Amino acid sequence: MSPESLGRHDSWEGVRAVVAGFGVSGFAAADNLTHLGARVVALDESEGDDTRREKAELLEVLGATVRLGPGTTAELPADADVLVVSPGWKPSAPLLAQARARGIPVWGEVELAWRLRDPDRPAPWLAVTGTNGKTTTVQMLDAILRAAGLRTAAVGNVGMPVVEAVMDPTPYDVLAVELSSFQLHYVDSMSAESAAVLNLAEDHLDWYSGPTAMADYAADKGRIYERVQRACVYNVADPATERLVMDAEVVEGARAIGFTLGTPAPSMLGIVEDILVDRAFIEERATSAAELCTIGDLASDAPHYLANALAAAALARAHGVSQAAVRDGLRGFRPDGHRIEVVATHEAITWVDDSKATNPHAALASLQAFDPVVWIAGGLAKGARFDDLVQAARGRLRGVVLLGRDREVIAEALARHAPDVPVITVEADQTGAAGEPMTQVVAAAARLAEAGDTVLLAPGCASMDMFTDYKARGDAFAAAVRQHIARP
Ligand code: UMA
Repeated sequence: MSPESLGRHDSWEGVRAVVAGFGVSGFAAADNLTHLGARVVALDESEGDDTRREKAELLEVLGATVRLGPGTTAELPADADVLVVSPGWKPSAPLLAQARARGIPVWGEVELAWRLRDPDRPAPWLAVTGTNGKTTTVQMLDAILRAAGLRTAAVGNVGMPVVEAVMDPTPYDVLAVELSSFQLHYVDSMSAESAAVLNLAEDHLDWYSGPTAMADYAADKGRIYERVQRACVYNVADPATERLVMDAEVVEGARAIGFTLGTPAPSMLGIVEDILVDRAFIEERATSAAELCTIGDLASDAPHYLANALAAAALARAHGVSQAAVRDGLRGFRPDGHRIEVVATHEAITWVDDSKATNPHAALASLQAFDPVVWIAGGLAKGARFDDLVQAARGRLRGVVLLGRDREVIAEALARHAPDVPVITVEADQTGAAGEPMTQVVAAAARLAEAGDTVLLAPGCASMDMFTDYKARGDAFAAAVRQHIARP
């Protein structure tokens, strides 16, 4: 039975849904599909940890079939009507190839969520993607929408599956939706009220492969603008984002809205002196701009933080939120940890944890907020190159400390473009007793730093070669810094 025309008020009885991946989004999809009456088979090739086993048992009680473990995802069940796939799955996975060959629809959990919106009261989606800054931007947007008195949630890649928000018995007024390129790849019919692509740089070249990898990644990001109803928000400083707007098929009347750290032209938000202004959503935009807030109202004056705030403000203003609510939301907002977070200032040296900078583009944005800076970098490079970063940042580098599996990739870029910058390499690429490599890293950084400098952990790489995730890496850094400072 084809599920293509079914929504939340239809009976899904008789629909055989295969859910590929049994993590956060897969569980939410399987749970809700079972609830709607579909016959669900959930597959995951991992051995399954305790939480996953518990969730599997729960789903089985609800009537789904769960297959966990290696080999379970090789064959698409013969009677499948639809395949709901988790974002981490590459399009080349055998299950997906089989679904395509049989003409079976392949949806991501986000596509499922879009289809299950309440037709009587569908909360509009304000969607955000980009290589960096997505999570901070949706959280800022969420704060602004709350300040406007709206019932909202930050959902999607930020952690809460969109399908859960959509199926919540108490309807939301509006949703702030973070979407990764992986999620966008598996979305076909979403029509966001407004959408933003914050920036576009090399990342995830392990998921995307071959000569067209970067173009495929950009095209997936661009899917966020398809069918947009009100505003396509782009980054004036990143022309690739504007090109994606121009290539998109939007609803008649939707506008292109830029954000810039400079003085805005009409239909843009920007900065005049130290004031964030809106020259897009006011009647008199041909001749004037309206004040939103000052830079001093914000938790950071780092350029990428200002850019995120402007993008969040643009989406909120497109939704009709007042200038005062934008100011109040941004003023009270504090970013999550490990994002340009000051760990300590000691002997006129500031130690900053930006462990969340997991690709060169994010690391460069972070480096550009400090001068002079001792840069701590390295980890899993995911196929990225560091030449552009080193060329752009070399003038501000006091020195560099490298760690992690792909440290040589960065060392080579430094040797090519900044041969005079001192580099200390910490050879360990495994976490030893008590996070020992980070202790060595911090000691090396302290040797390079001078009074007035910033020591910045902005690895430009993923963390999983040495740590569970970027948070554990940032925590190890902060602990080592505190230990270093406490030393007599
Ligand atoms: N699996 C297989 N076979 C495969 C691939 C995966 O069996 O070929 C299984 C894994 O064993 C795992 C399940 O599928 O059990 C995993 O699913 P997943 O990795 O797709 O992740 P979820 O747990 O569903 O979480 C996803 C997002 N993860 C990814 O995109 C990798 C979460 O973003 C997101 O919060 C969540 O959906 C809710 O929307 C995380 C992320 O790292 C934070 N995102 C990337 C990023 O931000 O850089 C894109």
